[in-house]
Amino acid sequence: KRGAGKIEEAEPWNKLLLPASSLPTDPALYVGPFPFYRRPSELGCFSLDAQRQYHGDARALRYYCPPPTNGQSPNFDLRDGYPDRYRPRDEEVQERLDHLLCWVLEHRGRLEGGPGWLAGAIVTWRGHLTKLLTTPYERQEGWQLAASRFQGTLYLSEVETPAARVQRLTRPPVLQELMYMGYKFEQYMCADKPGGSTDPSGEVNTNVAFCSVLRSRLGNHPLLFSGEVDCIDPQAPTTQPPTCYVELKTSKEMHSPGQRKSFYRRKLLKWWAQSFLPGVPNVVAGFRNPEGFVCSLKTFRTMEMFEYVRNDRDGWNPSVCMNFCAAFLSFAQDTVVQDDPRLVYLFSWEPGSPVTVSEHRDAPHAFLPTWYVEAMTQ
Ligand code: 0WD
Ligand code: CA
Repeated sequence: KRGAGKIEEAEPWNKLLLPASSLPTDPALYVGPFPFYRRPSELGCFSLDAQRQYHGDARALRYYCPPPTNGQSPNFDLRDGYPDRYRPRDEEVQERLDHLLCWVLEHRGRLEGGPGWLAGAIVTWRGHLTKLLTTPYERQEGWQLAASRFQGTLYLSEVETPAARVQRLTRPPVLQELMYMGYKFEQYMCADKPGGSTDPSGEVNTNVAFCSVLRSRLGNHPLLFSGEVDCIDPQAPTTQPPTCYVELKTSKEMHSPGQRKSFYRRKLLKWWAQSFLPGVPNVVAGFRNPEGFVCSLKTFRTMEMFEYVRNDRDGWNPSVCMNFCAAFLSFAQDTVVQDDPRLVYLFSWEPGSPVTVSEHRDAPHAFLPTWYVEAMTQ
């Protein structure tokens, strides 16, 4: 929506001079053909160790190691080790884009696409793009994205909303345990070495992460983003990342058609958005019973997830997700005009409302660190 309708019609030049001040999110507005999305290619990777220290290599990458399929079902106790063998990451630390910027700094001179490619790109986390993709269908959680332009590049970094902060600080014990259970599942399914075996006796340390750095393009928006990858399948048909990566998930066992319908409508949307963006082809789900044991596994192909809701009036549509994301990126590109790492545009969204934007300078919203700005200015 651009300004007041009446004035806009009387003075169409307004449209050309003023950037839009908000962006609607209704799914109906984004129905249409699927937009261009470049096949994601991996530019590199990095790892975070048990102390959350950055390393420009794949040391934290784990290997997919499913249980033998000899007719027996798995029996993974996801509550085992909680809380004594749990080392959760300190969520008070706001890392923003720092680790990704570390990678960009190290590789800026030899990025494929040639010199100047980065200046036209958008740099962000995969998780932030996932939130954009699911926005037209999200009815519960809003988001805030901070945006700055620096040397041409548009950087997008999520800001924790006040509501999300309250939720985090008052997270009920059952939810904390549920978070642990997701990571515990990874431990049952992954080995540290190719062909190695799993070791569920160890600690679960969520500081450890392996992140893939990917290049893609949505419409006319070149993208450089990074996402955490759970494991690589050494037996995948192709060993070329991201095609050999596997995403692991847990979900409640389903017993009724209603439970299945809701799983397809809500969870599969999030799983699809998260894995489609980096081109991860398979999501392996562990279904847990009320006692917290995974007794069945199912592989969902990312490219087939939409089939579960294709004929559902209240389902989701990948084109809507991608068209909205492209519209948001254009909105952000048109809004963040000044090239200034200390200037921040804060895009805010709450379900039921359009995306709005406000302008800020320096703390607390500026997110491009001095070490990055200075090194890039050399
Ligand atoms: O700065 C921020 N606001 C955020 C930073 C929000 C979310 C994540 N991060 C960090 C992550 O810790 C990671 O190092 O960014 C990096 C990459 O994240 P991403 O891949 O872009 O994030 P997302 O797709 O949301 O999550 C991927 C995985 C999760 O797997 P599941 O299956 O649950 O979707 O990253 C993990 C988690 O395993 N993860 C986190 N680990 C520690 N702390 C967090 C977190 N807050 N969020 C997601
Ligand atoms: Ca996962």
